[in-house]
Amino acid sequence: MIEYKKLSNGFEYIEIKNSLAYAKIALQGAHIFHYEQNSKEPILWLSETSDFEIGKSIRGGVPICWPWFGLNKDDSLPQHGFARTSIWGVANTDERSADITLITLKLEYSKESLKLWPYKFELELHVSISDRLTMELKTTNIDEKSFEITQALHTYFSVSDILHVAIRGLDKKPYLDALTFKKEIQSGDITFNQEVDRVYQEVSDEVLLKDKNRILHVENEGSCSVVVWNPWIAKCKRMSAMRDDAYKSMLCIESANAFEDERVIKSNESLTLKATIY
Ligand code: TA6
Repeated sequence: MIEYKKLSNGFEYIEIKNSLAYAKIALQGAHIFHYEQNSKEPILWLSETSDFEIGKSIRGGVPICWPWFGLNKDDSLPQHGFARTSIWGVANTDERSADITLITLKLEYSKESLKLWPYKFELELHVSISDRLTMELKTTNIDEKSFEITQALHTYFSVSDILHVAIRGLDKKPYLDALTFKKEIQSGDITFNQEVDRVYQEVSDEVLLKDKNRILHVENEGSCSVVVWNPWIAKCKRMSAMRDDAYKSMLCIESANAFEDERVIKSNESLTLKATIY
């Protein structure tokens, strides 16, 4: 089943259901904001106080940070780029089988985007909804000149209790601690008892999120960097569209090309960042 929905304020999204999964994708930002494998707890976290308004990124799900991750040198430009607050089009839908639904959403450069970022591009998100959630973010440079991007699939995961989870697979990886701006090396699993905001590099293996009753897998391709974030108490209070206690039930493992993992795309070439979650 694929259904197009529109809220009373005009906010549009697509509802997808098949024999193995249920998902929702907003046209704004090609933003997947719900994904669950049938009859299981949702895998993506969604804030109870998220906006569903044109021009405001949904808090939770998988925001697409593109064509830059984090702050831009020009602080008049939006953090994490403009893709997540742009209206994408549905380029293709394919109910491939009872178990698999494929959706392609597309964003192209415009007069407005050229004012923010002076390059001609095509951006596609290829989504496969099944017992796995696969996202492929494909950037094509249709300009005459090369351009450089940083990007992330900024995935918010739902967890039972932040005190009872661990992230495995980043042991011995170097990371930039965004709180101290120091470079560190990860030792063992990542557990949480304070704010964590780290950009790991040299990542090639899958990352595991070990929760009380489930282990989630994050497999990346076209990416050597992974961002791990939990706002903890103080920052959570400062975040928009997050309840004060939201930090207890979420964390982000973001499949990225961030910082040293920035990518240059030559004219008429493409780059795909892929994440598979299950
Ligand atoms: O990826 C981690 C991070 O950069 C945090 O520092 C925090 O700002 C988070 O992203 C959310 O950013 P947003 O712009 O969605 O509020």
